[in-house]
Amino acid sequence: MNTPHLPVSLIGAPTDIGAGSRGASMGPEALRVAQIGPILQSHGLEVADRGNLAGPSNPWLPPVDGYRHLAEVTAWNRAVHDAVHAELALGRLPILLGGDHCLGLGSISAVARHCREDGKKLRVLWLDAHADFNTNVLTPSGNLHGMPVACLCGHGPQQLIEIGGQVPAISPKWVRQIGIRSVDAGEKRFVHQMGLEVFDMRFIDEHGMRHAMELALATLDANTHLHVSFDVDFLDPDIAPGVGTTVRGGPSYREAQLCMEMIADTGRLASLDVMELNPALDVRNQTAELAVDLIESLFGKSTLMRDRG
Ligand code: EXY
Ligand code: MN
Ligand code: MN
Ligand code: MN
Repeated sequence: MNTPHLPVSLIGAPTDIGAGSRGASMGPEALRVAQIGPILQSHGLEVADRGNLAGPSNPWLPPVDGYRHLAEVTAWNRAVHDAVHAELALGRLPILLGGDHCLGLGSISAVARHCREDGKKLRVLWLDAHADFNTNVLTPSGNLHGMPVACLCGHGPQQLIEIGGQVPAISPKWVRQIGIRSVDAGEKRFVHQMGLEVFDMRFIDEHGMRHAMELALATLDANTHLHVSFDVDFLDPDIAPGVGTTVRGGPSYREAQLCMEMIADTGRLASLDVMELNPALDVRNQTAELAVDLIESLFGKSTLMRDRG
């Protein structure tokens, strides 16, 4: 570890309430089985595992007005919001163990509220195969895990967009999306209209992960709170099969490591989501173990050459 880190709090959110397939509810436990806590401790971090949040079970119903499970998604996001905000207020670094990515709304709305209170500038890195920028009109599925970024930017049902106490919770200008390769037609138009900065796989193919990350991290300064929302489907499914929405053509092992290492080098990481891990679709917990390996790099596990200084 090359930079001292805030004490870490693990928060489990065992639900698949916003997803199109069941199983992400087992994500927090799979990350614990992969030793996320002890491994971070082995790098000198103070880690407290706060256990799992509670919320409604998944009724597995069809969408209503373009939203599936809106009431349950709202309850889970409120619980996540409160838990993440409480850890930030204690001066700790929350790691949300998902759970599906609809919970990025609760997490990032809490981070945004904390940044308002602390006078910090917020940058959100959204590592994902998907833009998660649908609305109830644009969505092909009604699944709310395809909508959290739009909700954070003020486009969504009132009960969700107001969870952070201010609407919109964030500006699209604060978001950098990395690894995107599956965006619905209407969603794509909306992403462009709102001016999100997207480093999609085509950009990464043509310019490399290094250049993408240099640009994505370019506006960080000493007063920046950097939030990373890591959807495990960001990774190529050949190395990370344990997710519900695989999209081929994602970052390789080394590209993903470089992404994490460059984030670590900034020294600004202050909160993290680890989302969409689905142990029901995994093979011998390899995707959880890979996620933990990448999180080690995110917290500054150095390469041999850099250790030599
Ligand atoms: N765009 C598709 C939809 O809205 O249904 C798929 C969304 C998958 C979202 C995953 C979590 O990143
Ligand atoms: Mn603070
Ligand atoms: Mn996502
Ligand atoms: Mn995704």
